Amino acid sequence: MTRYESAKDIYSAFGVDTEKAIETLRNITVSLHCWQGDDVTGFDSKQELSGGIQTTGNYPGKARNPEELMQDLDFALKLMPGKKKLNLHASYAIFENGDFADRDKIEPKHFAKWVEFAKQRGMGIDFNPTFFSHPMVKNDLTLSSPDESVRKFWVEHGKRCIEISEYFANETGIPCVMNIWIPDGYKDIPADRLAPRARFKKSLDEILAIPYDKSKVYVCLESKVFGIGLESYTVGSAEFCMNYVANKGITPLMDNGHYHPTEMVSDKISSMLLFNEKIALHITRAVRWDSDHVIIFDDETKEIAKEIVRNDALDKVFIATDYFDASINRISAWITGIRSVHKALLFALLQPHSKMKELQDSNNFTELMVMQEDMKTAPFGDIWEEYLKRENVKSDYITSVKEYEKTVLEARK
Ligand code: RNT
Ligand code: ZN
Repeated sequence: MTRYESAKDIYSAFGVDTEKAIETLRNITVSLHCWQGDDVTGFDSKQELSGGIQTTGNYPGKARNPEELMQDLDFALKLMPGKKKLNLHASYAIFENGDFADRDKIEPKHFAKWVEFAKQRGMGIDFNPTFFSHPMVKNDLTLSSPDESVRKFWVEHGKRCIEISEYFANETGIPCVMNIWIPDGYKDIPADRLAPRARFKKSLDEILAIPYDKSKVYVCLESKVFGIGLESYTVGSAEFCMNYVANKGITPLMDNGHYHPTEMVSDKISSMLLFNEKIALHITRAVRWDSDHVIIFDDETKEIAKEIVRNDALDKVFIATDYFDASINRISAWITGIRSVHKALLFALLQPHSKMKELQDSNNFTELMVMQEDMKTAPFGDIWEEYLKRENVKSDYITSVKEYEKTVLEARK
C-alpha cells in the first residue's frame, strides 16, 4: 500500500473523498502577482516605490527588465502546481523602441508581449491600474486630489486600464479581474474627511462611465486601513469601498493585510458572499502591519480557504496573491506563497464540512472541537504529495531554485 492509499483510507473513515478533493483543487485558478519578481518596481517610471507600501531587503538577483521577469516567472511557474492567471500592474507596460506612453496614455499594445506570454502558457490575465510610484502622485493623493489636473490624470489612467483589461479578456478568452487600489491618505489628522472621499467617488464614477463589457472585465475596489506615512486617514477605507461597490454593482476586494490586526478576512467572507455575486481576495501575510510577507500555510490562510470551500464559493471568489519580500530568494518566495495557497485549499477540501456543520447545529461543540483537532493531524502531507505528483510538479523546489540562483540570478550584477 502506498502512502497515498493509506492516507486515502484514513480520510475516508472521516467521510472525506481524497480523489474528489484533488480533482477539485486541480481546477482552481489562482492569480499570480508579477510584482514579487522585482520588488514592485515595474518598467515604466522606475520611481521609488511609493503609496505607503514597502519592500524590504536587498537579496541579489532581482529581475531588471521584462525579459528577466518573464524568465523568472517561467522558471517559477514550472515549480508551482495548479491553474494560474497572470496578475499584472499597469507599471509593467513594455515600451519598445522608445515608444514611451505615460500612465494616462497607455494602450493595449504596451502589453502585447504579456499577452503573448500568457497565451503561450494558457493563462488569463488580471490587471491593476498603478496609482503609485509616479510623479503625478501629489501630496500622496491621486483620484482624491483637490488638484483637478492630478485627479483628471488618474481618471484617465483608470479608463485606459479598463480598455487594456478588456483587451486582455478578448485576447485570452478569459475574463479579466481589474482591481483599483489607491494609496490616498494623510499622515496626520485631517480637517476634512468628507471632501477627499467625495472626490474619490466622483473619480470612480468617471472611470466606470466608459463603456465596457461587464462579462469580460470585473472591476474590483480594494480597501485599506492605513499605509506607511499615511497613518491617520485613508480615503479608500473599508466602509467607503463596501458602500461604493454595493452601490455600483462592482466587485469588492479584500486584502487580509488591510484590516486591524485582530480583524480576520476569514470572518468577513460569508457576509460578503451573501450580498455579492463575486468577491475578490488578495491573500498575503501581514506581520504587525500590512508587511506583505510571503504566504505560508498558517491558520488564517487555512481559515480563508475553508470559508471559500465550505460555502461552496469556489466559482464566486477570485483568488489572487499579493506579497513582496526582497529579503529572500524572490523565486522561492513566489513558489512558497503559491504552494501555501494551494495547500490551504487542499486542507479545506479535506475537511468533513457537512458533519462539522451538523455538530454545530446540534450544539455539539465538544465533538466539533475534537473533530477539528483530529483533522489537523490527519495525513495531509501524503495527499499533498499525491496532488503534486498528478500536477507533474516536483515536491522539492529549493534544489532547483538554488541551482537557478547560481546560474542565472548571480550573473545579474
Ligand atoms: C497595497 C495593496 C495593493 C498592492 C499591489 C501592488 O496595500 O495591497 O494591492 O499591494 O497592488
Ligand atoms: Zn492588495
